[in-house]
Amino acid sequence: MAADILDSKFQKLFSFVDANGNGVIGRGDFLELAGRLNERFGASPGSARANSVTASFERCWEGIEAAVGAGDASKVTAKQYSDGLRQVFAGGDDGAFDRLMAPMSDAVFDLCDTNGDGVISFSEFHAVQSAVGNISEAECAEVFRALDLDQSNGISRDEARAGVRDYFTNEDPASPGNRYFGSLLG
Ligand SMILES: [Ca+2]
Ligand SMILES: [Ca+2]
Repeated sequence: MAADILDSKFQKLFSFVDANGNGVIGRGDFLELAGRLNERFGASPGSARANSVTASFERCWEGIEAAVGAGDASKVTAKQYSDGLRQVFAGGDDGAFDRLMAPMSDAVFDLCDTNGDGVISFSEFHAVQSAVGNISEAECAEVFRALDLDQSNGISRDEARAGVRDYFTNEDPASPGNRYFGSLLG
């Protein structure tokens, strides 16, 4: 059977969320990721920026948890996670992306847009990519160009959403959003 691109993208995300590598993830691992992002961007716990990121991650996790339907939702395996994401985001329910993923994309966007001009510059993009994974500056620049659909040398809120949507729903191996998480897919 040919490798399924959605599966391989979801598995990459899983190994990333499963920071301690014990093969299962739970709400705590997911929220830890939000915490790491907040910390990296100096959003102090309890601040509006941090709360918005945490709340969007919480809602997204609840959506995944509901789809996984595991007896013990604190022990979601890679297969359950991958199947759950597929069911939620690639199952033809367009509303799921808007409900669960768009708010997360927007919250992270606001976190990354440290100068608040409504656009993610390359340096802002590089900062977030370095915070969530290991990516070289050259590779980061390539991903940035792929996501900057109108070649304005900046990533707009819509371009960020489009990248995330691609990542979670697009089975085309060449879609720009596949590179959204950079070296996570390496
Ligand atoms: Ca900016
Ligand atoms: Ca742009």
